[in-house]
Amino acid sequence: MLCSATWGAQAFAQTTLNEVVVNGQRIQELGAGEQLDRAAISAQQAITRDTANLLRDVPGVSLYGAGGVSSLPAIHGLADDRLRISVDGMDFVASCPNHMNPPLSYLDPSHVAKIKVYAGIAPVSVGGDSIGGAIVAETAPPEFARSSEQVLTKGEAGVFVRSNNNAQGGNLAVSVASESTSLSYSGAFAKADNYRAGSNFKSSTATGRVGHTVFLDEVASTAYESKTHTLGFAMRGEGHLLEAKLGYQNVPYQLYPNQRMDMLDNEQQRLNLRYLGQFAWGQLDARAYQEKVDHFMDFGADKRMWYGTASGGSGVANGNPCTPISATCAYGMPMYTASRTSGVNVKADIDWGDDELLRLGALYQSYALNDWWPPSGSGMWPGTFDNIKDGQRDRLGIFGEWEGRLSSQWTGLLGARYERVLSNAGNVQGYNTAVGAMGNQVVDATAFNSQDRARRDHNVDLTALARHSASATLDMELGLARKVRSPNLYERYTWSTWSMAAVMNNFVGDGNGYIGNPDLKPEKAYTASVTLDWHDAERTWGLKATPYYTYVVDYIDAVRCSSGSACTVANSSTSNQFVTLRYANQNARLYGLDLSGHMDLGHSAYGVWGLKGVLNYTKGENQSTGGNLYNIMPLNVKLTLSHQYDAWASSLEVVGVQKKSDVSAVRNEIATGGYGLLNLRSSYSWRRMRLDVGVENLFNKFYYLPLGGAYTGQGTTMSINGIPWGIAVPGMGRSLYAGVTVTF
Ligand SMILES: [Cu+2]
Repeated sequence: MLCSATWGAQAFAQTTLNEVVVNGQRIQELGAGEQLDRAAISAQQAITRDTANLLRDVPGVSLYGAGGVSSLPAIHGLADDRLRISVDGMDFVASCPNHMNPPLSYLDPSHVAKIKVYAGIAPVSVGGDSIGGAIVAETAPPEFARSSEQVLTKGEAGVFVRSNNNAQGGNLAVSVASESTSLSYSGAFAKADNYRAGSNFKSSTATGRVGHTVFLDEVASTAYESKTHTLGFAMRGEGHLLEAKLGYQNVPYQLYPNQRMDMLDNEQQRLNLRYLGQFAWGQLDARAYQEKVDHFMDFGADKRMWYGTASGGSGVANGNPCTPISATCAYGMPMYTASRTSGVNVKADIDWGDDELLRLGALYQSYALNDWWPPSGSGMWPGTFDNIKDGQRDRLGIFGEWEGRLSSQWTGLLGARYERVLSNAGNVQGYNTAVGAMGNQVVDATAFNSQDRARRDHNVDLTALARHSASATLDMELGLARKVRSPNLYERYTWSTWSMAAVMNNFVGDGNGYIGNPDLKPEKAYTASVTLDWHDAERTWGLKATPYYTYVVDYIDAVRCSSGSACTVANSSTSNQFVTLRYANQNARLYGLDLSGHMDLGHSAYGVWGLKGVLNYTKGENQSTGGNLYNIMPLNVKLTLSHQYDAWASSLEVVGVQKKSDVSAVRNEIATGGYGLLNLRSSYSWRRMRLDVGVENLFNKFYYLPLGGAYTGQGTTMSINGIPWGIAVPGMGRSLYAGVTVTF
């Protein structure tokens, strides 16, 4: 009997919608790879406050380096907007020309109840408007008292410290509930200074900002501070749940070692309303949400050090602003982004016969964006620069999906999804509207404003998945998919060919400038993948292999720009400088292999030993040019030897990464060397308390982050080649950490 998850006495506490129960036994959902639950996540709270970083051991996942709490996950080489990343059912859109506020950056790890990663092919019911896998993050579901006489009160509190960057923070969650009403609050705080690389890093431009001693091994622009609050209210009746969640996040600063700007304020307010109902025919899940983001960027302390001279230019590192700003006096470069997202999602899981389930759903999302840069003097004068004005991107989607048992050995899933994506942007102007203004501002704005920019995309996704249980020791999953993603507003509507403006539009952290292209077509990806899962009947050992292949028609890559202010002969030919690029549709293919395994090494009087490992290989090629795709993680391996003795658990991790030599020539991507790291972790659990201690990068090994982008963390970053090219962002040196969590 296949039916949607049944609700017991603790109804709603553990309810998740996609899980299917067969004969009382939960079967693994098709397409879903790894799932991290609360226990696995809380074990990492002392190690990282970056929710995306929780996924670093999931086969197929790599991470683009960004700010300290906002790295961008990539699955099989496809990152950022190419993935569907949802938080409590909401599809957040990064509202920043550098994508500094991606969806997972709004979640503190301590608030995450569960993250599910669809590393290969995600069913269409998980989301559309994406071509790669999906990441589904959920905060804790409401809990209720078991009987009317009871009042349920519970909570969790934690603190952590890390030595390398003096990171510290804490989290608190409390809830009070009766049998039918639940009230909860969760909050978290984290802050860190700039981190220090392993031994040997000598930043070539290190001169030190005023009033601050810069360590030679300090990686500039890596500090951050973040505060998150969520208030939840829920009511349940017989088979019905109503839930409201109010979220607020403030990031006073998060500096970026691979962007020319720093986040100096980000505020998100969100409201999420949900209805969940159980009926004779199945389950209905409906949501309505609203999100408001106010984002502000300027130069953080490490990038401002040369600014403030009366001429607005380089020279004296006095750090003082000249006043007032004028055509000859510049101070900083304020940049604002504001967005508002409203959405409705409806999904019905219908029990269809004994062994079948039908999922039907619809989505509407309306997204409005403004991105503007007020005058700050010198060339950025006298008016406001419209980077994107009145940007609009609206999605309307419907899907149908069937999942069922075909025989005792075969389970199948078939789904189709249609999305209509409308996008548009209003007329723009540069800082200066006088004919002949710097950087082609008038010519570019006039050309942009004279075009019809409204675009309407009709996108169709199809997925087919099948699982075969060949025997008690071998399972196999096969998948085929067509997935489509429409360009985002920055890809379509940023317009200035002035290098100073173009370098501010960059969400891959490579230091280059990007110019939008209103004529971009949606990306269409065709993926085939297979997962072979060998294990013994008791699963004391297991080995999983997933080879995959994706061909993307109209992949949005970039080409050196051909006409406009920055598009010089030197720009089109240089191989060792930052360049200005324009987004363009090309064809691409990505393929590779995820390998993961685990085995018990035996039990003895000294405890239980185990070994697990992950290997990831990805290759990404631009089929139109024959070049490599940007930011593809080189071959990497991680082995973990674990030991458990009573309540004491420890592990030794060995990480090995090959050198990155397959680099994108069009972007002058920087190669990085191979490296190996060693991490030690230990924890002790009492009934109501848990202690975590460990050392990351035990030998203080110096290495460069393969996906960390170009180091643009210090100095004046406004002039495209005013900072040295060719330095990658170093990884963190040795760091000791400790964390305590108490539940009550
Ligand atoms: Cu930003």
